[in-house]
Amino acid sequence: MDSSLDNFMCVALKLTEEAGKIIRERIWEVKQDVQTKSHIHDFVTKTDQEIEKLLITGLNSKFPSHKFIGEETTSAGVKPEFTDDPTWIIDPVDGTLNFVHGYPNVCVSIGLTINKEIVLGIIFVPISFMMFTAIKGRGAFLNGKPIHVSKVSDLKDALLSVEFSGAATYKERLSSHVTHLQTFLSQVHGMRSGGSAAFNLAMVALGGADCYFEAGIHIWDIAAGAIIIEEAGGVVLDPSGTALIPTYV
Ligand code: LIP
Repeated sequence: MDSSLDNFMCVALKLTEEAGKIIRERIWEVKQDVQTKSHIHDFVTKTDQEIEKLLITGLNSKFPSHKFIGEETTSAGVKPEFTDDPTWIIDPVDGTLNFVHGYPNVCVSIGLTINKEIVLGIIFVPISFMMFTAIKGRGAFLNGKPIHVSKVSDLKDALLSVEFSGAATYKERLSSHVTHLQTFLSQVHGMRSGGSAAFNLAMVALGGADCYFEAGIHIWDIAAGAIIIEEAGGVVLDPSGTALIPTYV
């Protein structure tokens, strides 16, 4: 058993808790600092940037040889390299739109890759104090208790989680909503949309949702969730139906 992973987890958990405290303190404040990124429905706040800095600075001070891929650093124009080195993949506030509105499905999401394989994941939902963790080969946990994906194997018995595209134009958003509903609604028990990819993935790991589908997602949205689901006994597939291989382009 690799004890260095326990040390990585321990340090990352402390930082995640600090990050969660900041989210709890600010979620229902009126946000004065909301900026758009790629389009008019894609937001970033000072909290996203501040938490990313807190996490990267904290991890870097303990593990100076490690690399980082952070959502906000990348959005600001830094193009990180994805190598075999230990690499922390960070979404400081997954569900920024939820955060801006005070909708509590907001997560801190942190994955660690070594040799391009995801070996550790943390998803923290700070409003409800749900800490999801996994280390490769050792199972998945919610607040320290083992969790498992559901036993549902047929779509007709499933609660399906989806994210509707938050694209810039009404036409694109409508098309995404209609396509998802037309494709899935007649086939499942029900559909949910949590507004945070990390939250949706954590729900699958917990067995609260039976499956989750989203198109156009980024590695920082799913790195932590992918290992947590796999360690909870589930599978994470790319749209071609093959196993997810983390890439950063
Ligand atoms: C967002 C996710 C959301 C997903 C978007 C986006 P952000 O992350 O939480 O569920 O639909 O594609 O990735 O920007 O809030 O960190």
